[in-house]
Amino acid sequence: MTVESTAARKTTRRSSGTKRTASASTSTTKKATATTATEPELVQLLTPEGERVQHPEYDIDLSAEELRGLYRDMVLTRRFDAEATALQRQGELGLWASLLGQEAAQIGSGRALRDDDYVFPTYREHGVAWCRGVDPTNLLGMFRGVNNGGWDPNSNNFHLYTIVLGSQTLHATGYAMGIAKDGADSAVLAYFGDGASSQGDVNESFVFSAVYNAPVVFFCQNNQWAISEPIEKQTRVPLYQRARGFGFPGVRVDGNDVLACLAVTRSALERARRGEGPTLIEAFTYRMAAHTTSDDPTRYRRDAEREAWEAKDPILRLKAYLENEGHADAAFFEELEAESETLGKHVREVVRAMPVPDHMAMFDHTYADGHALVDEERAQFAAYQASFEGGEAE
Ligand SMILES: Cc1ncc(C[n+]2csc(CCOP(=O)(O)OP(=O)(O)O)c2C)c(N)n1
Ligand SMILES: [Mg+2]
Repeated sequence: MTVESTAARKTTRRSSGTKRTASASTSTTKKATATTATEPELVQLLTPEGERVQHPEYDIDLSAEELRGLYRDMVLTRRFDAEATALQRQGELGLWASLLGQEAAQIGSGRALRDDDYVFPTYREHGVAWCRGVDPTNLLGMFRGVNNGGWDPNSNNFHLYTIVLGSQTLHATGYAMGIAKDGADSAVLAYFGDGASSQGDVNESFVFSAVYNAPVVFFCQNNQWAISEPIEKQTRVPLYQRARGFGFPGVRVDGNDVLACLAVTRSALERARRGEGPTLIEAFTYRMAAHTTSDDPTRYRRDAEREAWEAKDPILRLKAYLENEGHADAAFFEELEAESETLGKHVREVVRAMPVPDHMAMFDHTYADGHALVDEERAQFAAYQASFEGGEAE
């Protein structure tokens, strides 16, 4: 088979809504595409206005119940995420990395998985964790510092959160090569961000997975920012087009369209299972919140940018579609609101009941037999902590 970009083969867009979105969504990369002749394509099945559009390659047929399920997943994930942000602000968590705005990318791709598939996440994949059945309060234990991950990866085929950018793509590739040797027909889904795409690890995983035809799908959430670095500082070509140089297909999907994310990921996972090798999916989306609760995005980006993306909200567009098509009634939305409240309350109660982390414990698990430098750092930190005792620190 000739290796070519799946996206480059697609030229048909059937609605003005799709066209509008595609050009608006890709404006960020226009400057960066000066060196390529290929204009970015964007797979979309649901416009920002909630209008359903067809796609020649990736169309899917979902029942009203399945559509409501995707909506429920996104609403509950957003609610959980908001609760976590609030808990951090109240001093209950050390840090939180919000997924606000990326619900469709995560729920769409997460719901494309089979139980026997395996996921390698970054630190922001709360929606995918939700789809895999990981208890959300386990994620919070890690961000509170009371556990070192909090879940058994093999219970849900969902690896531990990975902070070292891009390293999980190599783990995923190795794992995929392993299950292929075992003769399994499962696939592996590796998440990473636009910033991580610049890491050597990610590029090495592309080489290995292509050459060994590993059953892995690379799911890059291009949320336009790597902390304060914009996408223009990561690439001269649209990210999905990089796949071609490694010898496998790349496709850009509207990352705020849960239907398109589901369809494209499902197709790439099937391809991997058939033994046809890796695919790179670039989910074109936006990080609506700060990078983490330690970040202040007003220092480096304009409100107008965020406002433009608010009009493409992944939850509002599916809600509009559900309402317009009569797939959900008022009772459904009310019940879901009540369920969200219950989830928020549950999360609050569980986190507040968690122990206060022992800050000194981090020094105990660095080396099995201790280390002079760690001893020195332990002593420094103990002195720093002691400086707060008995009143306000200077
Ligand atoms: C190897 C490595 N370098 C630097 C960092 C610090 N760091 C943490 S998150 C981040 C930005 C990542 O951006 P992106 O890959 O786009 O993911 P996003 O946070 O936007 O989801 C950086 C530089 C790190 N964790 N690992
Ligand atoms: Mg990013």
